[in-house]
Amino acid sequence: MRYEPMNPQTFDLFADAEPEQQPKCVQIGEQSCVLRGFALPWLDRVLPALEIVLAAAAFRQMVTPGGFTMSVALSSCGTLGWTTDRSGYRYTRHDPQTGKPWPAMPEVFLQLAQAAAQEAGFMDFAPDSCLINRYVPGSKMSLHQDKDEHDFAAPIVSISLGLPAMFLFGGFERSDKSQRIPLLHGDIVVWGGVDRLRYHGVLPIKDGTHPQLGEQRINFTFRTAG
Ligand code: MD6
Ligand code: FE
Repeated sequence: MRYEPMNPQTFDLFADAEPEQQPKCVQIGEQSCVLRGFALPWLDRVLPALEIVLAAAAFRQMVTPGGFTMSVALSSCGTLGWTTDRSGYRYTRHDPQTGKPWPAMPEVFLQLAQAAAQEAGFMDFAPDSCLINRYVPGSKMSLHQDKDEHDFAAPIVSISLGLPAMFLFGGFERSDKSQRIPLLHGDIVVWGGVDRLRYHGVLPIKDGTHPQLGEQRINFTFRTAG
């Protein structure tokens, strides 16, 4: 008997599989959704790339224009990095701590951000900035809008790693009621369009130790800033 090569078109291992139980991007607003665990398969490439970025641009705490030291420590990669000091919030091409350009955005960061944006329905996402936030237990992010970018047409892709967080997803006024959205290791929030200027924040991170990342939460936010 002779073996014929199998026709790949008819050989479908998953032909009988159940349809996925939950939609891939879980809606939290009209044009915002959460991709649960989406980053997990990427982490063996993302974490080493993160180490390289942090070796060139270490986490540091920054001061707000109001004179408060943020509880979250920041770094950035990409053409533009978000910074704050007594004179305001802005994007810069250089790391104010080293005077050097921000580290390049690792290819795997860009690919993951684009894959997530696409899954949420935003095609052709071209981020030029990745802000990296580090929270230790007790760190928080007060309600704010992201409005330092030049153009609000592009979405923001936000990746959570390490300790869990309770994300606050509010309305268009600071006083609007917020939804509380738990974000776990590997979750990605994508938002844009009509939701782009919603207030949002993070409640104080609870004590704990994450098996891979230890006593911290790391959040990446990818934006088209310039
Ligand atoms: C954080 N995130 O999750 C803070 N901003 O640690 C943000 O401030 C944020 O997740 C814009 C869009 C998505 C975000
Ligand atoms: Fe934000």
